[in-house]
Amino acid sequence: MKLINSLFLTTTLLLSCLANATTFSVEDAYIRATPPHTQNTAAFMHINNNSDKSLKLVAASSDIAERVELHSHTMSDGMMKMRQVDDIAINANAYTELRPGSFHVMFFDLKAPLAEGTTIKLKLYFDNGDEIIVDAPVKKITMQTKIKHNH
Ligand SMILES: [Cu+2]
Repeated sequence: MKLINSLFLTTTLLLSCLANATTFSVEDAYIRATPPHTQNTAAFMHINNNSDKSLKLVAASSDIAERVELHSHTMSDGMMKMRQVDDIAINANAYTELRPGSFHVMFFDLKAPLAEGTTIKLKLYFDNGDEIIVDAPVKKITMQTKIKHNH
């Protein structure tokens, strides 16, 4: 019985390790190039939750900025306003889109301007303890790209 128990435990641990490795995947990540005299910017991406449990993105960090927050856009008094949120939910076997006008990762007080063509590293933290590092290319966002993303 003892042997069976420890075997079971080993298998469970092994399986949860394997599951962790592929729980989240990120696609189409990018960060907005900073216009002159701007010290804040935002990053966008698709975050896939490949597990059977609904999970949450709870924080983000990066060396490029003094402060990194999770944000959302909401309509308030007929105006689009962005505000900080505690987390961003990603449903089981689904994805959440971070895009202009909606959820985004917000960067305050950039240490240096972001030039198009470079790539930044961004770390994401999830409520199940997972942490992943995302490479986000720096892109200029024009109205065209905004419209494309709002389809
Ligand atoms: Cu924001």
